[in-house]
Amino acid sequence: VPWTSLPGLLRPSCHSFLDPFLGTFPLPADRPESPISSFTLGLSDMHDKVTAIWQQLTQRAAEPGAPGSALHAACRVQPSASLDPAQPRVSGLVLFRQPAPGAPLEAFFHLDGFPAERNGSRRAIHVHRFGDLSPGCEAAGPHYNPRAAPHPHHPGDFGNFAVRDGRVRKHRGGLAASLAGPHSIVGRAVVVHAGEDDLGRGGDPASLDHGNAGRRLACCVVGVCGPLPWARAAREHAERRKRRRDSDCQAA
Ligand SMILES: [Cu+2]
Ligand SMILES: [Zn+2]
Repeated sequence: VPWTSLPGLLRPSCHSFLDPFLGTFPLPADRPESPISSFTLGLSDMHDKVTAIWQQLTQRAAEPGAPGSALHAACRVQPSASLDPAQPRVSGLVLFRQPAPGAPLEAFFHLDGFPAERNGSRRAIHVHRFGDLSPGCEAAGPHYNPRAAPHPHHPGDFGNFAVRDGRVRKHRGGLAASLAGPHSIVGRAVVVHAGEDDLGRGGDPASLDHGNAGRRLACCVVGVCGPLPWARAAREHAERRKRRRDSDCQAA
């Protein structure tokens, strides 16, 4: 668009109307006398700078293994505020780590307070849609389902977890959920259920909605955190595995 072909529109009174449009076109730099041209050049320059910073940040984050590039999140599990007194009071910590945006997620599930049965029951854990849990875990709403998929193909369908001695201690990798991007689970809820997830094989519509996993015992909101909680959990996990190996060797 030639500069001179916008008669009338370039009067100073038209600034606010034109600026968003002019800012996207390269304008001649040899017109320092026009207040519009210097202002729009400034806008265009600012846009370039912001784009450069954004690219730098996303590129750095996309390099797996680069120091500080991994994303971390934590969820401090608490018994539901609406819990029936007959139900177990489950609490603990769920930690997430994602090497880069778009990479598979891994998680530590660290829960206590289940009935201490010998032969472990299995309990479902999912990511639910809402992060307001003040009236109880029901407020978390349905499964987080940004792609309108059936259960168990929601990003936060973590499946079933075996309880041993009233506890869950589990590391899972290759999870579909993400801590970055438009479908990030940050700010959404993790819900621990009283029952087992039928994984969509229940034969009823509810099975393809939530897996008939039963009551919501405990929940938490996923929040961004630094790398230290994950490092600590990974160390404890490695020590536990070593102890188990050692005791298996002694028993053999
Ligand atoms: Cu659930
Ligand atoms: Zn689901």
